[in-house]
Amino acid sequence: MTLAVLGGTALFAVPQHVGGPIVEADTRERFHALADDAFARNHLTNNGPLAQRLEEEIARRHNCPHAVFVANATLAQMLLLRALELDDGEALVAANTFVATPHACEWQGLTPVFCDLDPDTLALDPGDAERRLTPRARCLIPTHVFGVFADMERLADLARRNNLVLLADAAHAFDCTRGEAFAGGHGVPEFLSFHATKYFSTLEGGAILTADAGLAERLRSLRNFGFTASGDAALPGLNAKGSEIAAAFGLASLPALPERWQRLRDIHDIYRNALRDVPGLRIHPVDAAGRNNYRYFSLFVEDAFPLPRDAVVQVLRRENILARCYFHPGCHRLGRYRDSGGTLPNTERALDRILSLPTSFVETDGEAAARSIARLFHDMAERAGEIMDWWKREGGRGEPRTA
Ligand code: T4K
Repeated sequence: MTLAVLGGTALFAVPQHVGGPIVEADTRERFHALADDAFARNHLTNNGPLAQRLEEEIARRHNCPHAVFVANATLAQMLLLRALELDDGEALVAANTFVATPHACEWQGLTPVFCDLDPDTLALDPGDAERRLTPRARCLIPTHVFGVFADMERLADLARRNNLVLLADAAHAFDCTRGEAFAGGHGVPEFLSFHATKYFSTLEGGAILTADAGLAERLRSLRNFGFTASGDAALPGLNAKGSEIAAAFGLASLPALPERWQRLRDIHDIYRNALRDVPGLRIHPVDAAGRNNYRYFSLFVEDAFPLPRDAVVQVLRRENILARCYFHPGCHRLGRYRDSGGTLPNTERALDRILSLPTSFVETDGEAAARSIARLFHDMAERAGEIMDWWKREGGRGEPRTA
């Protein structure tokens, strides 16, 4: 097969996305039925029965006493920071995260201080965070990248010794564990994203998991304009409620998860088996220390591979494979935060090499697609000289797709 950059036809007729929503036919059917029920009740939002049921289901499957369903994970973090009265000083965050994490800090009056990553987990490195502590530090917010948990024990220890609040961005970590512990099971609040691109979705949505009943109550008040049970607007709340239609989509998706998980895991296995022995490719081990949801398959294009990562991304793009480079170039290099964090060598090294491949596919058989994509890497290695000539003719163009 000839690569498209060398004159062949693109592997896929339609673009294959990383993060394209996963919606099975029976999920759609269940959703329509649940949405019809909501319309029949004429109860469409404001803590309706579907939102309450979704909260119970999310809490149960994460083995956590409370799940507070909200409109998205960005608002989840903002509400959480407000509920914990973290409203000035510094928040130590990973630079290897979506920009929503530092943005939510800023909304709450906290200055994000970017920390380097742990090369194993790709999450905030406790040692680096400790070196960056100042008297203004108030909290630590690691992100569990691709569902691989940060070192919560070391971070909890760091927090304890320095009187910091620990919480975690578990946007990627629905149904994932570190050992036996799910998000919400580390003794600190953690928040999930249910965005359409995630493993589990409510189209837009998110939830905060916590074992603290008082905190859950404050969060429920804050997501509803600060109203308390007595009807008083005691807290300066927001409107962050999840609608019945969003909850319906989430509830409709839950029964699909066992098969979805297996499908994603099979795709992972195909990629991993086909790519693990390719010199210069290093696969990010998502299941090294617990259960993963396999939503993301990511690998590092190391210097030993005969093509640079950005050339690989462009070769894939010409095949209609829209590989992503999460979270290139790092939050500390994005406009608003540039110059704020100095250099973060591990983060920069990882983000200059990583790419994520599609794990769900449109209009094509997923397993066959994954096999074909993996084969492309072998083709790229074999024809690297010709590809480099093409890449130079193109002017080494093509910024990696960021997130
Ligand atoms: N913390 C972390 C670690 C996060 O990753 C995120 C969100 C957050 C916090 C905040 O969570 P939320 O407030 O969003 O709940 C996405 C999402 O908007 C965002 O939720 C996500 N992380 C972030 C990493 O990425 P994009 O820029 O990837 O969206 P987009 O439109 O480029 O879609 C991705 C691919 O999927 C595209 O190739 C197109 C395809 N797609 C997408 C959508 C939405 C479809 O085919 N259909 C669709 O409906 O932002």
